[in-house]
Amino acid sequence: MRIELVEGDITAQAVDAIVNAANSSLLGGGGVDGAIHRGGGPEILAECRELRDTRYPDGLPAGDAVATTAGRLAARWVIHTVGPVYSGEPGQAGTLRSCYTRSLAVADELGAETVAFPLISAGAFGWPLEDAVAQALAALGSAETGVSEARLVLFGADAFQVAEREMRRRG
Ligand code: AR6
Repeated sequence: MRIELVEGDITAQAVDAIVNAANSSLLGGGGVDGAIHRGGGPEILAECRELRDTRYPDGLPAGDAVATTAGRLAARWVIHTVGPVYSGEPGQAGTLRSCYTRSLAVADELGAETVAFPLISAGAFGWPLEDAVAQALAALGSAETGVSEARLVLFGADAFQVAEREMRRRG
């Protein structure tokens, strides 16, 4: 799988699936989640409510992923995943990496070939930027998947530069 770094807004990405940094409720929020629901329209929330009524009455657990329509967005699907709220416990990193690998597994089930990811947990959930980038690139770099391109979308020049540096460091 090719890994591309892009600076910009995840909702503007022309890919098969975009990943949402959601919360367990699946019922919306700020950051990436807010932008995706605003851009995609009410169809996304309707499918999320349906998922809560059926498969996830207690919410989507951290580290897991599930797909809905992307509504009016250019992408075909939104893959919702829930990052851990940063606490500094070492065990949490596995949950964060699982967001990336579970999202790719859902993309495989859908037949999505190109997938755009935000930097999961690095905003409202408080994960330090450099380690959020390192976990994202480690998870994407070792994933076994039929997806041909994973695009990591960095919001702002700072995040983009940190990601470029980490990519070079990893070779
Ligand atoms: N496109 C790309 N990246 C963005 C965008 C955007 N439009 N907007 C923000 N980012 P966050 P989290 C970056 O907070 O930390 C929500 O309320 C942002 O700078 O969206 O996983 C949910 O409902 C940061 O680097 O997600 C949850 O309650 C990264 O995306 C909670 O926030 C993730 O920031 C999830 O928190």
